[in-house]
Amino acid sequence: MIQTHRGNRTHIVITGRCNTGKSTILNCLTGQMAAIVSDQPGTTADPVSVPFELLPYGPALFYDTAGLDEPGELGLLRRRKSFKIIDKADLVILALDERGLGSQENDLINYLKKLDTPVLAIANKTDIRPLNSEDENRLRQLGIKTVQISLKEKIVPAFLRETILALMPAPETEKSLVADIVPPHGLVVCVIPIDSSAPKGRLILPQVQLLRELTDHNMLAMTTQPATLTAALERLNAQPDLVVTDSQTVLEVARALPPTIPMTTFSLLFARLKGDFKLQLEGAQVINSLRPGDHVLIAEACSHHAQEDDIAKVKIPRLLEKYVGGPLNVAFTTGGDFPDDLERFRLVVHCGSCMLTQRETLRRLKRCVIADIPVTNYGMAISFCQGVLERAAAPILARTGL
Ligand SMILES: Nc1nc2c(ncn2[C@@H]2O[C@H](COP(=O)(O)OP(=O)(O)OP(=O)(O)O)[C@@H](O)[C@H]2O)c(=O)[nH]1
Ligand code: SF4
Ligand SMILES: [Mg+2]
Repeated sequence: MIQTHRGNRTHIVITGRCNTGKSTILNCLTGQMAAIVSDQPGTTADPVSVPFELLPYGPALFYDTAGLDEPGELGLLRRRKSFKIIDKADLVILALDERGLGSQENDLINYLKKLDTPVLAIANKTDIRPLNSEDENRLRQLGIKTVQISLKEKIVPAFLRETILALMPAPETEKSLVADIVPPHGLVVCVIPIDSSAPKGRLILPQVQLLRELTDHNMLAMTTQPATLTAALERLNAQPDLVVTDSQTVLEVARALPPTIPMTTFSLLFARLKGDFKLQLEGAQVINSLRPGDHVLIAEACSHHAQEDDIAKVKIPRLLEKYVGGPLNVAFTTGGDFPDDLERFRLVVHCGSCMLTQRETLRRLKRCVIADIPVTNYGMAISFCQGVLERAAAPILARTGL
């Protein structure tokens, strides 16, 4: 069986106060004893994840998290960790018990409303006491679907599964990288630098994805390193329909190509595929008004060993500081980390998000929009600082009506 990448599974996150039955819900829904259940508050410390085929919907990843009301310093740390998972949720299951809604639930609901994350309230332990009518009405007014159940006998009622299925987000729309930009049977030249940061013996995901899409659409693909680009073009009896380059060689490629040949970068194509192309393009323009000393966040969605001339840690800060004319206060995040205090930044420069789903990427962009902080991506920032963003964005803007 072809395994579904964790990033492509729909994330369902169970949260709520301690002892509301979150772990019981996880175990009952997935039919596994994945999380420890006990009447001791604070039993679940770290998030527990369980991959599950939610039929007929498809692959999902259920998460159980620590209680929102765990006291003390440790409780705060666990809450932060839980929120990193909640930020990734496509659906949040809010577990309630006989205590009903409290301040933790209200704060969480307000937060999720801002992110447009769907919420299902499970009022558990109805064998002790059903949810009070005041809370029931409040949840209804907030547009939050509520199911009342008892899992004392560990039996999941059929209507709970049906309600979860009904709330699952629609599958992500299949967008194309270049198929709507390049004419049928068009030729795309892919510029792939093999430098010290290139993985040994393989291509990276954006390059593989582009080559696969071109093949799927019966388009023609030619690959070259930057140094052999001119020689590659000389072998052709017509101009290519598009040249796509790694952002790190965008200036070199722009200089080597006559202005009549449309060119763009993998980063720009990925901004359109996964993110919000216009928002991120506008975000890049903010580099113009950055001043030395401004705070800039560089956010990378997965962690890897920092290399000598690391794009996030070295190259982008160097380019930005050169453009701005002085040192900036640059902060970095990797993996699931994304700061709570985005307001202190003047700009967020996010990676290309190739390993994130569209929903995850859009949720991160939304967090920036809510904080009123401009956001762009690595490649756009690099192209902007080198004066070639307009040219690299042109083929996408011209042919997609963005
Ligand atoms: N009476 C009753 N007890 C339940 C029900 N569901 C769960 N429990 C019990 O409630 C206690 C807490 O359940 P858990 O699933 O561990 O709760 P939790 O929310 O994961 O708790 P923490 O991990 O501590 O945050 C356990 O003793 C469960 O057996 C229910 O519907 N009715
Ligand atoms: S998700 Fe971001 S950090 Fe991870 S490989 Fe893709 S571009 Fe790089
Ligand atoms: Mg638990």
